[in-house]
Amino acid sequence: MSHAHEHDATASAYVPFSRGGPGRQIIREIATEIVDLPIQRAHKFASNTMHHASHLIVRVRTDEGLEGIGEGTTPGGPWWGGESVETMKAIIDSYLAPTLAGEDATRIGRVLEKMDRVAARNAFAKAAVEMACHDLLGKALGVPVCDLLGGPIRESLPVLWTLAAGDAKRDIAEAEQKLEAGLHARFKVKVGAADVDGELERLARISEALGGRADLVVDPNGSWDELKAMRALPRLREIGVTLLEQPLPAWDLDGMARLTGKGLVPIMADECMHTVHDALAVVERRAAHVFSLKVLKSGGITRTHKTAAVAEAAGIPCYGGTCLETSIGTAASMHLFSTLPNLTEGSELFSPLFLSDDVVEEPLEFRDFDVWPPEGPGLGVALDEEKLGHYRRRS
Ligand code: MUC
Ligand code: MG
Repeated sequence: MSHAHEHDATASAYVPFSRGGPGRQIIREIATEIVDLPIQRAHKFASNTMHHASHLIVRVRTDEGLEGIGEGTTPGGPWWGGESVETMKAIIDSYLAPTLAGEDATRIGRVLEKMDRVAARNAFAKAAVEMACHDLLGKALGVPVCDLLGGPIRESLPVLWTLAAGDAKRDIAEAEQKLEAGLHARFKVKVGAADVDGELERLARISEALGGRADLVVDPNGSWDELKAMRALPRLREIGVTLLEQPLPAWDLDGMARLTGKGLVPIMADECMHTVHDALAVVERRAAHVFSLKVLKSGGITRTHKTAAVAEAAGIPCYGGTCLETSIGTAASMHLFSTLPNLTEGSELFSPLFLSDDVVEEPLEFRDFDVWPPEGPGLGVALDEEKLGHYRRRS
């Protein structure tokens, strides 16, 4: 047997493995466009107020004529994690798309590796592309993305609503309306824009008004220091807060560990945990009780799945986080979250309700205090071309 022949035999050994699968889906084009969507009301974060929402829509098109869709966005701009829709578009157009041209979109591990070789970090940009590849793979196989990930173990997820009007009266009125509508029975309050005493006062007023009918989560987005957080903890416990999310800056894992060790209010990791390596560091330092999983911050579905596995290995429960995606990114999160045995802390996948409009034909369904996944192959959502045309950024 000649050497060349041996080589051929090895190459053809791969063929039966892929036969009956998605077939080769060679990437011909990756198209990106920014849309700016209106939101229900101004959303006040610790260091930024959001007046509209920007999303990068990504389409991966193959020689076979299939199209996978994905989305990149950040909560209110680059203040959150460094990336913005504009940086995502530049990175994809100039670096990720050229390196992926001619690659098989269904070989997602290889797609991730190629992207890592051409661009360090840029998790949100990579996640948007990787999401579109999952959609494409699901469409090529005729199965929903959750089935590619082991299959759903729950049909729907409890979903909270975020209160970020920055004013107790308005927050209470909003919460009452959501409770009444049977949409949300848990609320996440955004704090950090005012001083801690003022924020505790606002939280106490909200808690009192909702009188045991709703659960509260608090998110200062890393704007407190350890001393402020330490002083706030007993009061937060009294108020009945059930989760304190990322009180300290992303770098302060030791501070987070000391707050976690107090055991007064469960601590949740958000901005301090992007990569699987970050997740391992949080585990090693015991810097949180709960992980907030976000498909975009962790660089896609695959890497968020791995982050959940790190949590599972450490006995840490997970919570389904959002970057305020449209129904595209929310569907992607939903597909993954529905398969995770340790996602037992609920979700905040409320953004399709927070955005005043969407870019898909059928937005996700919200009822009975839960969010429900779409049906159909891939992500199960289809772009609404008219809406895209309407909201597309032109400059
Ligand atoms: C964050 O930091 O958790 C999630 C909900 C919301 O209002 O903002 C995001 C980001
Ligand atoms: Mg957060």
